[in-house]
Amino acid sequence: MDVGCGVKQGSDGFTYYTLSHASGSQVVVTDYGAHILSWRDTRGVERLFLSEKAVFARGKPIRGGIPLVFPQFGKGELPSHGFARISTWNFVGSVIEQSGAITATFSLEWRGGADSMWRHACELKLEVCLSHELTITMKVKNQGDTPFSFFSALHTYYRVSEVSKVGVEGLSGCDYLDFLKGHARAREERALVRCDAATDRVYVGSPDTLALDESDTRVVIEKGGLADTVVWNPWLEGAQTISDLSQEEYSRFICVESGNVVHPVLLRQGEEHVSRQTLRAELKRPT
Ligand code: TA6
Repeated sequence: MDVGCGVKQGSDGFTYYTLSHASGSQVVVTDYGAHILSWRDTRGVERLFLSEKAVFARGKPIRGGIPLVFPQFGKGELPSHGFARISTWNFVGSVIEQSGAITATFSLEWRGGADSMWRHACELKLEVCLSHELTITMKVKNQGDTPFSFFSALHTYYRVSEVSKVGVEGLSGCDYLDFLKGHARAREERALVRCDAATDRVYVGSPDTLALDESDTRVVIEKGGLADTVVWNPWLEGAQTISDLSQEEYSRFICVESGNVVHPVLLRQGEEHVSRQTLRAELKRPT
C-alpha cells in the first residue's frame, strides 16, 4: 500500500481521494459533499456503512459514510440537512505531517446573497486527518457582514454486523429528545444504549467521549465543539420508506452523530467556529 493521497476521477463526475497511512488505515473522501465514504481501521476493517442503493449524483445526498450536516439539521426551508452535503467542494491539498499522519483539506465557499437558498456568506473547511485514528475537523467562517447562526453534524453511519447487538457507551445520565415521540425529553438510564426498534434521539449536551461497543471492538468517538449526539436507526418500517436503502440494510448500521443540533451556533462577522470528531477502533481485551 502506498502511503499518501491517491486521486481518482469517477465516471459519475466526482473525484475520489484515498488517504493511506503506514498503520494500514485508509479513508476515501469525495469532493462531492466532502463526504467520507469509507474508513478502514489499522486492521483493514471497514468501519463505515454505505448503502448498496446509495445514489452518486449531483443534487442528491449519499446514503452512508459521513454526510456533513450544515447549516440546517433535518427538514426545514433548505434541503434536508442543509446544502453542504449536496455541494461540490474544492480539494485544497494534502500533506504528510511530521508524525506521519496524512491530512487532506476541502473547502466550500458559499457566496450567499438574496438569490441564494441561504443568504449568508461563509467558508467551510473540512480537514480529514488519518493516522491510527481518524480526525475530522470542520471550520465555519462568517465571511458576510451580518451575524448568522447554524446547526451542524457529522452524520456518521457505522457499519455493524447486527444493529441490535451493538451499544453506545457513555450516555447514561444524559437527557435526550425523542424525535419519534414529539421531541419528548427523558433521561437515559442505560449504560449501553441499544437500538431494538426505530430510534431517533438527540442526546443534549452529551459527553465528549463515547464508544460504540461491538463484539470484539470498541470504536471510541471523541468530539469537541459539538454539543450533542444523535442516535438514529430507522428499523425495518423506516427503511421501507427510504428509497436509497435496501430494507434489510437497516440492521447493518447505526448512526451516532456528533453535532450542534439543539442550540444553533451564532457566528458574528469574521468569526470562525471549529469542531472536530476523532474515531479510533480498539480491540477489546479478552475478559
Ligand atoms: O439524524 C437523524 C435524522 O435526522 C433522522 O431523522 C433521519 O431522517 C435521518 O437523519 C436521515 O436523514 P436524510 O435526510 O439523510 O434521509
